[in-house]
Amino acid sequence: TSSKPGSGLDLSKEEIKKSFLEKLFYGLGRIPTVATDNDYYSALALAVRDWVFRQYVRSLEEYAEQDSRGVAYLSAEYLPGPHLGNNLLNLSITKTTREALADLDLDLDKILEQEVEPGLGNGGLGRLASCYLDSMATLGVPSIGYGIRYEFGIFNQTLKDGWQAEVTDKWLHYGNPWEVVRPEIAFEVKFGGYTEHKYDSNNKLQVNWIPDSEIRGTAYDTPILGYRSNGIIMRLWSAEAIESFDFAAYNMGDYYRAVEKKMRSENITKVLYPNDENLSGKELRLKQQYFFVSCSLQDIIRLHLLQGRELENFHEKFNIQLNDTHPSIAVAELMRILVDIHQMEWDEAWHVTRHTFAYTNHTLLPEALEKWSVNLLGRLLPRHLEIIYEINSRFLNELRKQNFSTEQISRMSLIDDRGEPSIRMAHLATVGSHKVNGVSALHSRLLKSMVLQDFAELWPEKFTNVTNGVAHRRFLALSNPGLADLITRKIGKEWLTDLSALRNLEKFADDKSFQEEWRNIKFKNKERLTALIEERTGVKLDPSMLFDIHVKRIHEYKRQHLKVLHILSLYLRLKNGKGKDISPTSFIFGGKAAPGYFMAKRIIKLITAVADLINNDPEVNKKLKVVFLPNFSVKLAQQVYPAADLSEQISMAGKEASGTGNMKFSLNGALTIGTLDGANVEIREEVGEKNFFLFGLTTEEVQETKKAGYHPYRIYEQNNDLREVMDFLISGKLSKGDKELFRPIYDNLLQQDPYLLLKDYQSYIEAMDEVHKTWKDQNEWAKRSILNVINMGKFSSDRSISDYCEDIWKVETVKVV
Ligand code: DL6
Repeated sequence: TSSKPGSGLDLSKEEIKKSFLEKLFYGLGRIPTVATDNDYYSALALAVRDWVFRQYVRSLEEYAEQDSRGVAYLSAEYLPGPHLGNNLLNLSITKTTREALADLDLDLDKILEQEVEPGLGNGGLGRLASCYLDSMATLGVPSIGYGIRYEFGIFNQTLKDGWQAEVTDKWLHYGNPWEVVRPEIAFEVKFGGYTEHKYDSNNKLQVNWIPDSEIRGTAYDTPILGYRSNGIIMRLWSAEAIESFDFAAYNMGDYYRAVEKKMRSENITKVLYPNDENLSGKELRLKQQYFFVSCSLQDIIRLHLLQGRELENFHEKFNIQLNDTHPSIAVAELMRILVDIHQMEWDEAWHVTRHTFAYTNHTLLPEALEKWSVNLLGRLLPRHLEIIYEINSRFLNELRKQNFSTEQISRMSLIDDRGEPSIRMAHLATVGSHKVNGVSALHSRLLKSMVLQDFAELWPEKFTNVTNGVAHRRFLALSNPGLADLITRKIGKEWLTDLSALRNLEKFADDKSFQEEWRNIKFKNKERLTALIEERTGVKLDPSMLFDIHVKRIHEYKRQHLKVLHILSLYLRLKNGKGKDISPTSFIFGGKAAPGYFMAKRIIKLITAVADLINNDPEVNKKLKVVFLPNFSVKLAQQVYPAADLSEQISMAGKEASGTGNMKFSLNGALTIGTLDGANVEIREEVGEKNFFLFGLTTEEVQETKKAGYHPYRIYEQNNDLREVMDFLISGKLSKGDKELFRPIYDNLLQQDPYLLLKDYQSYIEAMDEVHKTWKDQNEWAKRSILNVINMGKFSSDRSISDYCEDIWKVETVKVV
């Protein structure tokens, strides 16, 4: 691709220097003698933002001209990661910028370090949304990503005496040079009150919703640039009071009450709920969901009408993708807008609605499937509750006509009336969408055979799979420049826009000098991570050791504690003089626990306790090191993946919908030890069985084990090594004599073990022994590492987005360069 004149690509050193200094002087009023590192960062970001916007505006013109079908991606979470480095990469000006800054005695890396990333998500789901925006921009999908501008994102994690402590995230403290506020793009959102039903002169029912409060949502736009191509917008809504001051209260001398309402309104977008796979069911959370959905739909309809179009063909012009059920109230909201405000007949409105939405499910965990109490929803959104009841009644009538059994009908109902009546948001999303997809082949299959089985039987054509993917430009080109350079030197740049081109490296897999270069790059990445870990934790690792890494949210189903059992088994082997086959290993953990998740927080404490024991024991610390790297984030992830030798993907089969860390590790040359769960299955298929350390039960075996009645205690009794490891947990040796500290974990595993750690234990230990044996043959390891990388083509988010375009959105891409 070559750039047209006027594009923001391939700028010269002089242009960059000039813009940078102008932003510093005139944008920020700073001169170098007083400028701080943050001033330099802001000046560069503002200069780069201009070029990014230039690309965005060019795309917008092109999209408008083509009158293309568009996509609105609705996600309550995004994790964009730092913008600056990625934008420089996408503009192809990293090297020139480095040189321009060096002329001014400034260091680009130091400036990049200044950026505080927007932590507007919990983990995989939010990061996936950001990967998708990157690919939608790159591929030229006319699209916009809608979400919430949380003032405080995911908490910062610190460790206090080995326990997680949460600190407020103040990502906006130093300002945010990437966003532009659009005060003129603002919508009012209603809450509460009641509805009035009246018949008009044509005997048509008119429903009027009289709310008891209204809040304004204002758009904040962040441009997201594709690779040497288009730009799109991530539009995040921020809540504010419509009237910022209550004069009546003020005149009565109550100054506090005069501003209280404003403060309460603005609470809506104050803070992200920090639970990943467990819903909190809180009123404020439902308010957040409805708030951003309502603003987004009003905005999409505004854009549609702006172009002189009719609402009858709304669905022909817009696809709205629901990223999980968090935005699924949109189904009722679009019906309300069409029927109540635009006077469309119900059936026509329902046709438009169902053809507009598509729903992505991201979890099978029962505790993560959203349900809202009828009572709460009715109080907050009385009209929506009526609409949901109406959708449900028509849907259930259809089922009755088709002779569905009472049992099936009650299973499929949008209302769960066992116990306190609640709305099943996944059912609402499924009924209100034309496509439903899971996020890996296995997950989509399980979705059809378990959680949404009845619906899949009713509408088989509605169900599909789109396996997740990752932004390989961020997670390889940007974060692993050494490896990226080597690849480009050997096969050119094609892989940047077509990841499957990595296959062209196949001929080098056995080449000894290529392997050596490959290993040297990994070693340098490990040295860099070692320095960072020492700076953050005081623990010094040895980069020649095997780096065995487990980073992701802390959750029992992800089984960080299985890894701990393995580490303790190695420790005990060494102590018992049986450790000669162990390859020296550094175990690196990272990830946040939901603040109210007792077991997850205790698992972090366990990891740090094991780290203290091992790192301070001279008998073992030459062979083993353990570290918990606090505050895992996109920024940290970019340093961690490139330095990994072994990727831990050890969830109990059937629980991890897809995983995306697994892809990022392999893409950076780590070998995986994993179960047949989520996208691991497809990764293994692509990289080859030999290049993946498999262990554990399959999903079907998990189901059979549970059905047959699982007794973890029996396994404990039969496996001597395991028993020794388990008993060590409550020996007090990990906890200064306190035998109770880890008893909750011990008891949970021996009594219930819901995620079958004990059942998979032996298989895991054996697979890990195989890892240690393979590591001893460094050429073999390098070869397998190369084979992992070159077979990652399928896991680019470009491929996922192409799948969405073809199978779900039916949109044509429009490329602008
Ligand atoms: O699809 C993105 C990501 C998957 O890779 C993970 O396997 C899955 O756990 C995660 N799901 C959630 C669910 N949150 N809710 N609801 O984060 O999605």
